[in-house]
Amino acid sequence: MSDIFPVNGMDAVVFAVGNAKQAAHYYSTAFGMRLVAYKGPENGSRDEVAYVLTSGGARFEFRGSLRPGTDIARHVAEHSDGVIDLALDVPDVEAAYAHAVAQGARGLAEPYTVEDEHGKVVIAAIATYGETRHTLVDRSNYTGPYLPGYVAAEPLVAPPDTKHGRFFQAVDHCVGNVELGKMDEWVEFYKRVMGFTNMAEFIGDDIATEYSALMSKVVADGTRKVKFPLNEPAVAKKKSQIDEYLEFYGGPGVQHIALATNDILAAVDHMRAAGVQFLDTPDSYYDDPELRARIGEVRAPIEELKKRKILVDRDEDGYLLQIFTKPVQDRPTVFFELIERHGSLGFGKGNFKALFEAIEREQERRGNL
Ligand code: TYF
Ligand code: FE
Repeated sequence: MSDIFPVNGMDAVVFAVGNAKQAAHYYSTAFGMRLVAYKGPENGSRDEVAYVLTSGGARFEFRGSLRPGTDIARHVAEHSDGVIDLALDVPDVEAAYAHAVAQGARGLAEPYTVEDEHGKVVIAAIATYGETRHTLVDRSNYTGPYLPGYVAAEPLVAPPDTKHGRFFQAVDHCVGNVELGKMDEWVEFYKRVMGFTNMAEFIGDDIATEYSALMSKVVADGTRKVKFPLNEPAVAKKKSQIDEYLEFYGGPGVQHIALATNDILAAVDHMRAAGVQFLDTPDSYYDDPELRARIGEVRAPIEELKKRKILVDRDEDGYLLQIFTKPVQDRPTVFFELIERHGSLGFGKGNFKALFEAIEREQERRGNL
């Protein structure tokens, strides 16, 4: 099958934040990321400052406003810190943009080229849920640190003391929260506009009413490098965690970013020591004989997982280890997941119950259940 919308992978996750300088520090010290590029008043950026950090192939950009009245300032005032762009690395920006718009996507920027002494980058952008966008980027003819207008920057701190000098190496998936009744529309959007297909894992009516208070479907590109689960609230006994997000974010947006790690134990230890808060998992999760039988042998003793509250799930393809942070800003909106895959292509279906109970305990503590 020829791919109608080829993608090479995620290009960057772009955040609008209230204080980009401090965000760069937090993601350096607590997430082990490396500062690589910067723009600000010192190099001609009058309205905005931006810090670009990487961890292996994962790239985050944190953008802040230098004055009132900018797009970033308005976005932060409305949503607090959040994700404004899930940028995609595509081999042909013109073709991708033309296809997307022909399929009904709202164009935000027609293809254009930016250049400097390091080469050229082709860029376009389309809108997705809420105020989120997908910038389409082809940087195959560019050797600079990020984009024209940015200068190379030195790391803020020494790399983490782990085998690869980092905690994670890629973005595994990016999850969007949309309004009640809109999930299927956005699933159709990604199918039509990007040629994405449904992955097997989903949370349907049955699970929703039983314990999750949300519905979820996953779309992915043909190579499964880009995976976008989409959640909507479900009507249940309690207030949905998705409603809590929508209320506090002020509309649809990115809920969590999952980070692929090859040593989740080391990552959790270091991140906890640096002050990152993770969701709790009760000891009963690990002591459940049904769970022990189902997961079988994994690469670390279950006691080591229990100590760190790491969740385990197994399916026909293999297993995965995962853990979730608490929200990383003032509002109960964006959070992160660490995921270590050993064959499994899933999202931790077997952990949904334990996970959603943990999230609900936090909701309760916030008075939002
Ligand atoms: O991405 C996923 O599907 C898993 C599970 O609100 C999940 O990480 C699903 C919905 C949600 C939180 C986690
Ligand atoms: Fe996830």
